[in-house]
Amino acid sequence: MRIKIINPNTTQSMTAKIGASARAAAGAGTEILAVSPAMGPVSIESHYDEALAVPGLLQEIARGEREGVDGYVIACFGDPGLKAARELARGPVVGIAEAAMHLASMVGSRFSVVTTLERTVGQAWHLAEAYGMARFCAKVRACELPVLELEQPGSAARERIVAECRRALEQDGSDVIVLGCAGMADLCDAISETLGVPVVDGVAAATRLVESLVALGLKTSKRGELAQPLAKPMLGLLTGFSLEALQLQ
Ligand code: 2AL
Repeated sequence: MRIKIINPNTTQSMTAKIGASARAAAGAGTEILAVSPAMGPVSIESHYDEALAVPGLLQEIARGEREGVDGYVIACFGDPGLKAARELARGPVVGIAEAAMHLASMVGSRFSVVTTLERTVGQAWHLAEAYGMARFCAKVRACELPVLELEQPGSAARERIVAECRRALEQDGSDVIVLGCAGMADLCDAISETLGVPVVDGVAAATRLVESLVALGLKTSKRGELAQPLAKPMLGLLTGFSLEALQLQ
Protein backbone atom coordinates (compact mmCIF):
# COMPACT_ATOMS: atom_id res chain seq x y z
CA MET A 1 0.00 0.00 0.00
CA ARG A 2 1.04 3.62 -0.48
CA ILE A 3 0.61 6.09 2.38
CA LYS A 4 1.25 9.79 1.90
CA ILE A 5 2.56 11.66 4.94
CA ILE A 6 1.97 15.38 4.53
CA ASN A 7 4.02 17.75 6.66
CA PRO A 8 1.78 20.82 6.31
CA ASN A 9 4.69 23.18 6.92
CA THR A 10 7.21 23.86 4.16
CA THR A 11 10.47 23.06 5.99
CA GLN A 12 12.09 20.24 4.02
CA SER A 13 14.44 19.10 6.79
CA MET A 14 11.41 18.48 9.01
CA THR A 15 9.65 16.61 6.19
CA ALA A 16 12.68 14.35 5.80
CA LYS A 17 12.70 13.64 9.56
CA ILE A 18 8.95 12.92 9.54
CA GLY A 19 9.40 10.59 6.55
CA ALA A 20 12.14 8.67 8.38
CA SER A 21 9.93 8.27 11.46
CA ALA A 22 7.00 7.04 9.34
CA ARG A 23 9.24 4.57 7.45
CA ALA A 24 10.64 3.22 10.71
CA ALA A 25 7.08 2.66 11.99
CA ALA A 26 5.55 1.23 8.82
CA GLY A 27 5.37 -2.45 8.00
CA ALA A 28 7.32 -4.10 5.21
CA GLY A 29 5.57 -3.58 1.89
CA THR A 30 4.19 -0.17 2.81
CA GLU A 31 5.48 2.65 0.63
CA ILE A 32 5.77 5.98 2.46
CA LEU A 33 5.62 9.20 0.43
CA ALA A 34 6.65 12.13 2.65
CA VAL A 35 5.93 15.58 1.25
CA SER A 36 5.37 19.19 2.21
CA PRO A 37 3.14 21.58 0.26
CA ALA A 38 4.40 23.85 -2.50
CA MET A 39 3.22 26.91 -0.57
CA GLY A 40 2.62 27.91 3.01
CA PRO A 41 4.33 28.80 6.29
CA VAL A 42 7.72 27.28 7.23
CA SER A 43 6.31 26.33 10.63
CA ILE A 44 2.86 26.16 12.18
CA GLU A 45 2.51 27.67 15.63
CA SER A 46 -0.55 29.94 15.45
CA HIS A 47 -4.12 29.79 14.13
CA TYR A 48 -3.01 32.08 11.29
CA ASP A 49 -0.18 29.71 10.29
CA GLU A 50 -2.59 26.82 10.50
CA ALA A 51 -5.21 28.46 8.24
CA LEU A 52 -2.59 29.35 5.63
CA ALA A 53 -1.09 25.84 5.68
CA VAL A 54 -4.39 24.24 4.69
CA PRO A 55 -4.64 25.20 0.95
CA GLY A 56 -1.23 23.69 0.16
CA LEU A 57 -2.10 20.62 2.22
CA LEU A 58 -5.35 20.14 0.26
CA GLN A 59 -3.42 20.39 -3.02
CA GLU A 60 -1.31 17.47 -1.81
CA ILE A 61 -4.42 15.45 -0.92
CA ALA A 62 -5.86 16.19 -4.38
CA ARG A 63 -2.61 15.09 -6.03
CA GLY A 64 -2.68 11.91 -3.95
CA GLU A 65 -6.23 11.18 -5.12
CA ARG A 66 -5.19 11.58 -8.76
CA GLU A 67 -2.26 9.22 -8.14
CA GLY A 68 -4.29 6.59 -6.27
CA VAL A 69 -2.74 6.92 -2.80
CA ASP A 70 -4.34 4.55 -0.27
CA GLY A 71 -4.31 6.77 2.83
CA TYR A 72 -2.88 9.95 4.39
CA VAL A 73 -1.30 11.25 7.56
CA ILE A 74 -1.49 14.96 8.43
CA ALA A 75 1.78 15.44 10.27
CA CYS A 76 1.26 18.56 12.36
CA PHE A 77 -0.03 18.46 15.93
CA GLY A 78 -2.86 20.95 15.23
CA ASP A 79 -4.32 18.42 12.73
CA PRO A 80 -4.93 21.32 10.28
CA GLY A 81 -7.51 20.75 7.56
CA LEU A 82 -8.32 17.22 8.76
CA LYS A 83 -12.06 17.29 7.99
CA ALA A 84 -11.55 19.06 4.64
CA ALA A 85 -8.91 16.48 3.70
CA ARG A 86 -11.38 13.71 4.53
CA GLU A 87 -13.93 15.28 2.21
CA LEU A 88 -11.45 15.07 -0.68
CA ALA A 89 -9.94 11.66 0.08
CA ARG A 90 -11.43 8.25 -0.64
CA GLY A 91 -9.11 6.46 1.76
CA PRO A 92 -8.52 7.18 5.45
CA VAL A 93 -6.92 10.43 6.67
CA VAL A 94 -5.52 10.53 10.22
CA GLY A 95 -4.05 13.50 12.10
CA ILE A 96 -1.06 13.02 14.40
CA ALA A 97 -2.72 14.61 17.46
CA GLU A 98 -5.76 12.42 16.98
CA ALA A 99 -3.63 9.29 16.59
CA ALA A 100 -1.26 10.04 19.46
CA MET A 101 -4.02 10.87 21.95
CA HIS A 102 -6.02 7.76 21.12
CA LEU A 103 -3.02 5.42 21.40
CA ALA A 104 -1.81 7.14 24.58
CA SER A 105 -5.22 6.52 26.16
CA MET A 106 -4.72 2.79 25.56
CA VAL A 107 -1.32 2.37 27.21
CA GLY A 108 -1.79 4.36 30.42
CA SER A 109 -4.39 6.02 32.58
CA ARG A 110 -3.63 9.68 31.82
CA PHE A 111 -1.23 11.40 29.44
CA SER A 112 0.54 14.76 29.37
CA VAL A 113 1.13 16.51 26.05
CA VAL A 114 4.53 18.24 25.77
CA THR A 115 4.45 20.78 22.97
CA THR A 116 6.32 23.77 21.56
CA LEU A 117 5.02 27.28 22.33
CA GLU A 118 2.60 28.16 25.14
CA ARG A 119 0.27 29.77 22.59
CA THR A 120 -0.43 26.33 21.02
CA VAL A 121 -1.63 24.83 24.32
CA GLY A 122 -5.22 25.98 23.78
CA GLN A 123 -5.39 24.29 20.38
CA ALA A 124 -4.14 20.99 21.84
CA TRP A 125 -6.87 21.16 24.51
CA HIS A 126 -9.43 22.02 21.85
CA LEU A 127 -8.47 18.88 19.91
CA ALA A 128 -8.47 16.70 23.05
CA GLU A 129 -12.00 17.87 23.73
CA ALA A 130 -13.15 17.45 20.12
CA TYR A 131 -11.79 13.88 20.06
CA GLY A 132 -13.30 12.92 23.42
CA MET A 133 -9.77 12.57 24.78
CA ALA A 134 -9.82 15.39 27.36
CA ARG A 135 -10.67 12.98 30.18
CA PHE A 136 -7.40 11.15 29.52
CA CYS A 137 -5.35 14.34 29.25
CA ALA A 138 -3.83 15.44 32.57
CA LYS A 139 -2.11 18.54 31.22
CA VAL A 140 -0.76 20.20 28.09
CA ARG A 141 2.72 21.62 28.70
CA ALA A 142 4.82 23.91 26.52
CA CYS A 143 8.62 24.17 26.37
CA GLU A 144 8.47 27.72 24.94
CA LEU A 145 10.35 26.30 21.97
CA PRO A 146 9.73 27.70 18.46
CA VAL A 147 9.12 24.80 16.03
CA LEU A 148 12.17 25.56 13.88
CA GLU A 149 14.50 25.32 16.86
CA LEU A 150 13.86 21.58 16.62
CA GLU A 151 15.67 21.73 13.26
CA GLN A 152 18.79 23.44 14.55
CA PRO A 153 21.68 21.10 15.32
CA GLY A 154 23.20 21.96 18.68
CA SER A 155 20.09 23.71 20.03
CA ALA A 156 19.02 22.83 23.56
CA ALA A 157 15.65 21.60 22.29
CA ARG A 158 16.07 17.98 23.35
CA GLU A 159 17.18 18.86 26.90
CA ARG A 160 14.26 21.28 27.33
CA ILE A 161 11.75 18.70 26.11
CA VAL A 162 13.14 15.98 28.39
CA ALA A 163 13.05 18.38 31.37
CA GLU A 164 9.40 19.26 30.65
CA CYS A 165 8.48 15.57 30.28
CA ARG A 166 10.10 14.90 33.67
CA ARG A 167 8.09 17.71 35.27
CA ALA A 168 4.95 16.27 33.67
CA LEU A 169 5.51 12.86 35.25
CA GLU A 170 6.34 14.39 38.64
CA GLN A 171 3.53 16.96 38.80
CA ASP A 172 0.61 15.95 36.53
CA GLY A 173 -0.19 12.45 37.74
CA SER A 174 0.29 11.21 34.17
CA ASP A 175 1.93 7.95 33.12
CA VAL A 176 2.30 8.50 29.35
CA ILE A 177 3.84 11.36 27.36
CA VAL A 178 2.44 12.58 24.02
CA LEU A 179 4.92 14.57 21.92
CA GLY A 180 3.12 17.72 20.74
CA CYS A 181 4.97 18.41 17.49
CA ALA A 182 5.86 16.36 14.41
CA GLY A 183 9.36 17.82 14.62
CA MET A 184 9.92 15.85 17.85
CA ALA A 185 9.46 12.48 16.11
CA ASP A 186 13.17 11.59 16.16
CA LEU A 187 13.37 12.11 19.95
CA CYS A 188 10.66 9.62 20.89
CA ASP A 189 12.71 6.47 21.59
CA ALA A 190 15.44 8.30 23.51
CA ILE A 191 12.92 10.12 25.73
CA SER A 192 11.04 6.91 26.43
CA GLU A 193 14.28 5.16 27.38
CA THR A 194 15.38 8.05 29.61
CA LEU A 195 12.06 8.36 31.44
CA GLY A 196 10.93 4.74 31.51
CA VAL A 197 7.35 5.44 30.41
CA PRO A 198 5.57 5.13 27.05
CA VAL A 199 6.19 8.17 24.82
CA VAL A 200 3.87 8.49 21.82
CA ASP A 201 5.06 10.15 18.61
CA GLY A 202 2.00 10.98 16.53
CA VAL A 203 3.79 10.44 13.21
CA ALA A 204 4.50 6.78 13.99
CA ALA A 205 1.09 6.35 15.63
CA ALA A 206 -0.84 7.83 12.70
CA THR A 207 1.20 5.90 10.13
CA ARG A 208 0.40 2.59 11.81
CA LEU A 209 -3.26 3.56 12.23
CA VAL A 210 -3.63 4.43 8.54
CA GLU A 211 -1.93 1.15 7.63
CA SER A 212 -4.43 -0.71 9.82
CA LEU A 213 -7.42 1.11 8.34
CA VAL A 214 -6.25 0.43 4.78
CA ALA A 215 -5.53 -3.22 5.59
CA LEU A 216 -9.05 -3.55 7.02
CA GLY A 217 -10.55 -1.99 3.90
CA LEU A 218 -11.91 0.95 5.93
CA LYS A 219 -12.20 4.11 3.82
CA THR A 220 -13.62 7.54 4.59
CA SER A 221 -17.43 7.39 4.53
CA LYS A 222 -18.88 9.32 1.63
CA ARG A 223 -22.36 9.35 3.08
CA GLY A 224 -23.14 12.69 4.73
CA GLU A 225 -20.70 15.15 6.25
CA LEU A 226 -17.50 13.78 4.69
CA ALA A 227 -18.89 13.39 1.15
CA GLN A 228 -17.01 15.23 -1.58
CA PRO A 229 -17.72 18.99 -1.34
CA LEU A 230 -20.26 20.44 -3.77
CA ALA A 231 -18.63 21.53 -7.02
CA LYS A 232 -18.56 25.31 -7.44
CA PRO A 233 -16.34 28.02 -8.87
CA MET A 234 -13.61 29.46 -6.65
CA LEU A 235 -12.62 33.05 -7.26
CA GLY A 236 -9.46 35.10 -7.04
CA LEU A 237 -6.31 33.39 -5.77
CA LEU A 238 -8.32 30.20 -5.20
CA THR A 239 -9.38 29.52 -8.83
CA GLY A 240 -7.09 26.48 -8.85
CA PHE A 241 -9.03 24.96 -5.94
CA SER A 242 -12.33 24.16 -7.67
CA LEU A 243 -12.88 20.40 -7.84
CA GLU A 244 -12.71 20.72 -11.60
CA ALA A 245 -9.32 22.46 -11.51
CA LEU A 246 -8.07 19.82 -9.05
CA GLN A 247 -9.38 17.11 -11.43
CA LEU A 248 -11.50 15.60 -8.70
CA GLN A 249 -14.84 15.54 -10.55
C1 2AL B 1 3.58 21.86 14.92
C2 2AL B 1 3.90 20.70 14.16
O1 2AL B 1 3.67 19.54 14.51
N1 2AL B 1 4.45 21.15 13.00
C3 2AL B 1 4.49 22.50 13.04
O2 2AL B 1 4.94 23.22 12.14
N2 2AL B 1 3.94 22.91 14.22
N3 2AL B 1 2.98 21.77 16.16
C4 2AL B 1 3.19 22.62 17.23
N4 2AL B 1 2.49 22.38 18.35
O3 2AL B 1 3.98 23.54 17.17
